[in-house]
Amino acid sequence: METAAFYHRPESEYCYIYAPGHVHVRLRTKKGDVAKVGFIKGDPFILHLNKWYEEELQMEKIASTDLHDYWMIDTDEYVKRMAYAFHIYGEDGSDVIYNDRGVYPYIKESLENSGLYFRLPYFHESDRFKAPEWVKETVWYQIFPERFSNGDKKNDPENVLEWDSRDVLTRTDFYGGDIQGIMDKLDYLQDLGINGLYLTPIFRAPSNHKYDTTDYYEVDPDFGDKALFRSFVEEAHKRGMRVMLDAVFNHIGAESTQWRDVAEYQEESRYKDWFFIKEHPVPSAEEIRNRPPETIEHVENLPYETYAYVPMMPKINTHNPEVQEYLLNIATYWIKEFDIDGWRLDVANEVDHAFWRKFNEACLAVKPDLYILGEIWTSSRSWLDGEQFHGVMNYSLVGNIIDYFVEKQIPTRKMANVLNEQLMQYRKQTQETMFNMLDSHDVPRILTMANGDIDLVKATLTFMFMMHGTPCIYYGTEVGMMGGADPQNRRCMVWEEERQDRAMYEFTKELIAFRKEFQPLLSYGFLKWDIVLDEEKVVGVKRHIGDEALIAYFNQGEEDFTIEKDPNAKVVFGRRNTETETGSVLEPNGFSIHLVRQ
Ligand code: ARE
Ligand code: CA
Repeated sequence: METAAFYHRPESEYCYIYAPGHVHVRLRTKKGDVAKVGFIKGDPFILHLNKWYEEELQMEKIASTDLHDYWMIDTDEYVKRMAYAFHIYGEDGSDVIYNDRGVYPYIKESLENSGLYFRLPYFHESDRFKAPEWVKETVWYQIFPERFSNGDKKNDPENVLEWDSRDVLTRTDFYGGDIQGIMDKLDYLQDLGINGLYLTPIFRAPSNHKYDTTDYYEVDPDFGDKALFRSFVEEAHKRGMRVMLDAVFNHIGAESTQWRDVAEYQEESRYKDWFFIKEHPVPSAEEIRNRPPETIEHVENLPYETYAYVPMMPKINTHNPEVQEYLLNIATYWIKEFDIDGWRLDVANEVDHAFWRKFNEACLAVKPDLYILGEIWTSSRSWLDGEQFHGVMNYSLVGNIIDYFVEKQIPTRKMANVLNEQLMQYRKQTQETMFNMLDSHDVPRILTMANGDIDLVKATLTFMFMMHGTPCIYYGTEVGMMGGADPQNRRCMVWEEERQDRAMYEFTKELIAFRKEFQPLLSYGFLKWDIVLDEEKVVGVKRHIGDEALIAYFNQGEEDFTIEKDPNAKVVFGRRNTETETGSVLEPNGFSIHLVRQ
């Protein structure tokens, strides 16, 4: 047995309290190497009275990756303390004990020493990773306010263009979208079934995307004002929709008071320690703007740190206590005064962990069920320890789905294995509040990635809706909008019904209704693979709780594929599928979802 592949770590995603009375314990072993795993546990302080090691519980193999198998047990542990170890049986007939000191031959006498066990020292509810419950039941819709709907012509920027008047957008186009526009469309969004809105930045800033904040305390006048924003949140709440805003705290705009002051007074500026300045003088916004265009966007040898070498976005020094106070006041202001429900944190991975811990504490003190979502594109364990974020924008998970369905770059088994690997990085409650989206304002639109194949988009979107995590639809996906890389992915929303793909709209609406109908299974169910066929390019993914399950089958091959009839199953959702005597016949890009009760 390859004992070097064993891995376990107490108080991590390998051992955590899922819910009161439920401790989840996971173990990693080499793939295909271990026949079964016994779990030994008990209260370390009564080992001498009660020989609990004589009873061995069975762990279940829950997931496999290219290299490893993962085992799990959901203990209904009511004691306050737990000591535990693994009794691991190899496929080769050997067996060992894996405890806090390492791997040993299984010798019964040694089990009486409670000091050798892994330990969950004491169950504290305050240590449990708690994500807001409502997030698990939310279907999000992402809005880029400048491009969603123009509800008020009076606030249009001077250089406004006619709505959707350009085939190829430039980085500096303005079309006049605003908050009134979003408000006017709340009924539309409600009809679609949306119950969470994520707005990219709305605070005062010169650009159309507003990631170069001038003033975090103002709504950009092109979008409206605070009074309007307040009634917008109220209207959304009346419809059961939550509102999440974008917090750009990694950097600020060069037009901000703070940067202006630094550019004017340099070393004498009271704000000089608000930034990471390597040497003076630093340029003002005007000076940056007057440079030749090729040096406005990307300059590598600047005398100060920025976001991604963009001179207009000086990086903020979040180690400075004054800056911390400033940013935390902003974060809590929008919660207290406007009752927002979530913060999406821009470039979250480049801001220090200590700041995010303070952010978490400050925000949750004001609103305990606020959702904190980090923008991180890679694996994110170090932010998801329960003290910082509740989830991240799940580009890593979704990237796999796209590689399989859309890019057709990886076989079915590889997708399943890599998705398992992603899932095993997080506690189950974290998986449930990850933010899944096929596209966003930062990547090409999904229909463009799929070369206009709307059936493929429907399959891919449905697959994503089957995953752990809270799904998000980027505005316009529901009416078949296309668009390549930024800024082409930010076209004006198409509102004329003749130009919309109405079938896609109806589909999206049904898919959202389906997700809601099977809420507990899709929000909380465990995920397993039912079938994974490389050659036929067919995959069946299952979400289950107890003896109830939903299994979704997807045919990504070139031929029809039949899912045999199961007398205990009923088809509850699907496309390009025909139900026959023998079963469910899936055309290429077809899928069917089966509700199974055993
Ligand atoms: C645009 C262009 C740039 C151009 C720049 C010039 O995209 O190519 O150089 O203009 O001005 C905002 C705007 C963008 C704008 C940018 C700079 O929305 O239109 O860029 O400001 O002005 C990385 C970061 C991640 C970031 C993405 C875009 O890690 O944080 O790149 N996303 C956020 C927002 C953006 C926003 C900013 C950050 C800045 O969501 O909208 O941009 O506030 C990988 C890596 C990721 C990388 C990702 C995409 O997979 O792992 O780290 O994300 O690719 O590049
Ligand atoms: Ca307007």
